[in-house]
Amino acid sequence: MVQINDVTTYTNIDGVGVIVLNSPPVNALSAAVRDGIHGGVQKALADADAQAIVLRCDGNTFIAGADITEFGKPPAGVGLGEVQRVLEESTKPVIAAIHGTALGGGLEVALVCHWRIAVPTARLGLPEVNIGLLPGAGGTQRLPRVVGPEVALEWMTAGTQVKAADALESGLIDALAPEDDLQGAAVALAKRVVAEQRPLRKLRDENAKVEAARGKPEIFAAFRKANAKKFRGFAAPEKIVQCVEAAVNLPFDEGLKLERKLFVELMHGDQSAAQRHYFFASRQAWQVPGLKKDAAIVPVQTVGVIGAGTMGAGIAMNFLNVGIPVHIVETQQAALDRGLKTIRTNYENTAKKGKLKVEAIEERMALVTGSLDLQDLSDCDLVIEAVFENMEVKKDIFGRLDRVAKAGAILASNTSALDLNQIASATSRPESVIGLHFFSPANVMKLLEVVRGDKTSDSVIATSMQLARKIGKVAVLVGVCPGFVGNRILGQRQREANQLIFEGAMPWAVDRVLYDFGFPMGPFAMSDLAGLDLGWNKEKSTGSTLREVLCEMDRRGQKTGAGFYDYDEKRTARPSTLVEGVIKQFAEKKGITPREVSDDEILERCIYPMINEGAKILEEGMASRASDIDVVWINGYGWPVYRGGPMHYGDRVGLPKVLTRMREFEAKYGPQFKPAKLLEELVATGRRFSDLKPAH
Ligand code: 3H9
Repeated sequence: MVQINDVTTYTNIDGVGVIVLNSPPVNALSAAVRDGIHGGVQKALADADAQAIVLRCDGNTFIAGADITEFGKPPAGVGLGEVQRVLEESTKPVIAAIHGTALGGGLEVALVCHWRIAVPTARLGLPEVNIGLLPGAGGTQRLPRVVGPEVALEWMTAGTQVKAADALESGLIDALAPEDDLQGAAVALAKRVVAEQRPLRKLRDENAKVEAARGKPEIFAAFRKANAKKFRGFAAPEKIVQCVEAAVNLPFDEGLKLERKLFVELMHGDQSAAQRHYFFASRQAWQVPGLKKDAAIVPVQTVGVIGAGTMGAGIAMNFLNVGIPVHIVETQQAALDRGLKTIRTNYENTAKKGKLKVEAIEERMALVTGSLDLQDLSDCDLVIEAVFENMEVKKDIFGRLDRVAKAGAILASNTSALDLNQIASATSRPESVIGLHFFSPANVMKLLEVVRGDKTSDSVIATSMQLARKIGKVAVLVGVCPGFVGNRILGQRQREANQLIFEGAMPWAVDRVLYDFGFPMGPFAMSDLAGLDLGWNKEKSTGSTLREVLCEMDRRGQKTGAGFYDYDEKRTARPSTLVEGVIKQFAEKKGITPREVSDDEILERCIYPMINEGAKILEEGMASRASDIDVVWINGYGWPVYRGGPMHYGDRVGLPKVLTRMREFEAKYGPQFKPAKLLEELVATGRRFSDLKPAH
């Protein structure tokens, strides 16, 4: 064995030069890896006893892509293009031997090898779109030549990772290897192609599939149309489509030139910066700063849920989905039956869509039981309370739960706004109490706010984070404050949206600005969808708020065909002149003279107070990092990932600008715009949120 460099070895096995990369964690194409491949190929070409070359990786995976941490830094080492050139132009056959994942630049390296072999558990794909990029090392030109333009479009714009079996069927790989002998199988394949004197396969020269699509622009028109909604706001998918069009219509090298140009544009754009930020943010959120490394993990084998409403049922499903039995406790049999029915119906609907096997419905239902007695939760390792938001009710439940739950059990509340420390104080073991704030529908929404009380133990936090990962959530640890991180920030946007409509910006104008910013819908369309009568009581209604007046007019949202908007039978929304009139009357009563409100003002009034509130949250240590706040908003509130979350957006817009506008708003509209101390400090010292160290 010869050491090529720190991360690369070369060994001649049976007449085949085997280059092995070992650069944890994912063998990303850093300068060292690129140099290693380049040096390895030179070594193999010079090795008179090597007739072919195998490129393989040690560790968990084949090359998982370009090294994202290198982006934006000055270039070092051999360029990726040159590495690909020596592989593709090697006079000795080169075989890529793939395990784990061959992603992005990793697959693009494999695609310049002459043949590809993979173990059955391997996955392959070009997921650059997820970080706002396109495959920039020939992937957009070679993939359509292997799998055809239609499939390539689907895979690259969705960032699909295909299983080895599908890769074999589509021609992306040439053979499967036994799981435990990839190297042996790759060497054997190498010897076979030598023995058979097979001409070296270069995908750049295989034109049949792209030529078949030439002169058929309708392929691309149909693809764009079918995906318009999905791609809305994103820059990368359209550029990927343009590259595939080039693959079909232009010679290979011309296509490659366009790919490079569009890749560089994306790389320098705001969207990719935001999406790369999110890539790292979503991984960092799992690391809890200051948590004891040896914090004991409580094995959670049974879960109890208190409350069988929509929330309780949804929460239960998360555990059933991963094979953990759940016992639900209710106060009324009818409510319990309804909850169990909700779970079954949800599973049946998923099965109807083909996303769950019919047998799985019964398997999962067999894991759920219910009763009316809290005592039945005495064996559970974790109990989650999901009753309505009332402090007295919750304290009563936690007091009783404390008496029945076994020692060491985790006692969790799903409260979305109440003081967790008060809830914990109703027990004799506040160290075991934690908040697990699921978002509705709890079986679908990815976000989980894990709320750390003043006394919550490290073991309970560590267990909750690990469990969240197991049930497929994106967890963020937050502190106890009204509304925690997500709803607290939402409150700022909501307040301004409600105020702006009295000043002259109609609900549809506010909605349009936020929709164009990238949210799936604006706050008023959202209210109509959720129902304006949430928490409204006809008897107690006094007509003192706009919402009350609309409910009194039976404009309770989409379900009544009218709310802030008018709806037709297809639920298409139209601005309502009637609502406009009501709003104007309200404004008059409040003594506000409506004026023209610009789109810029709508956006800044809605978004900057959110950034400011995020700064206060950081100041108070209610979130560990600015990027955690971004993870909350992207996963729980529809913040467009290509804008990186409110804190990243603030950094990008420039904190001095945010501060200046907040000060102007404060002078004009009042103390609700008072800038956070942290915001002032950061601006004064020329720093950004991303410069802050994680808080303990
Ligand atoms: C590209 O290739 C562009 C080219 O087309 C053109 C170039 C010219 N770079 O996710 P995990 C780190 S763009 C640097 O927790 P898993 C990650 O941050 C790239 N670091 O593990 C984490 O670090 P830490 C296209 C990377 O087992 C650690 O590795 N490729 C990279 O759940 C473990 O990661 C992609 O987009 C990277 N490329 O999943 C693939 N990838 O431990 C992106 C990972 O300090 N990667 N890290 O927190 C993935 O999808 C997953 O990481 C993978 C493993 C499936 C590989």
